[in-house]
Amino acid sequence: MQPKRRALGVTRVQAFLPIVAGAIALLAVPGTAVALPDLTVTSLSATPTAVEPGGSISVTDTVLSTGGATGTVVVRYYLSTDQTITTADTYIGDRIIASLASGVPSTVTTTLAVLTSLNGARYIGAIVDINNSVAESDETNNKAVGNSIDISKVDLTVTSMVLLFVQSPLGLTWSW
Ligand SMILES: [Ca+2]
Ligand SMILES: [Ca+2]
Repeated sequence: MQPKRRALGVTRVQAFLPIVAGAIALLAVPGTAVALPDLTVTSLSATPTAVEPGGSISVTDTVLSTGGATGTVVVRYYLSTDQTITTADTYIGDRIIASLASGVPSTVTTTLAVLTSLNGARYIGAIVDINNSVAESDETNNKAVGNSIDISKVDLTVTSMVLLFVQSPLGLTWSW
């Protein structure tokens, strides 16, 4: 009985090997794999932190490409009510990077207008390669969120009010 079992085992292995070899041949990619760059926004901030609707802010961001150089890349800026930046947030402008060398950061300050319709706290957000013109090793890390900005009208009446107290013979009176 023992020799018969061995013979059966060999037959199964021989039948299985061509299938494995065929699968490996299909999965194998000839030549060296092409390394893709990875774009990220490594820093993002906006000043001033309080601005009136219709005013302007200076947005400074740094974009880095690792693992390879890229051609033209567009960075798109948003104002968001929360710290999750999406393309549904309020678009306020772009900057265009003509090309990026691998590992060399691009830091630029861009002046952008705040829409007159906005009011309240907003976070500055940015998405690099918004048009997905660059194939990357990681397409999920292209968003960044920075500080919040208080967008509201400045009330000059309250901030400039000065109270004057005057002592009169009939008692304390006050005016401004
Ligand atoms: Ca990326
Ligand atoms: Ca991309």
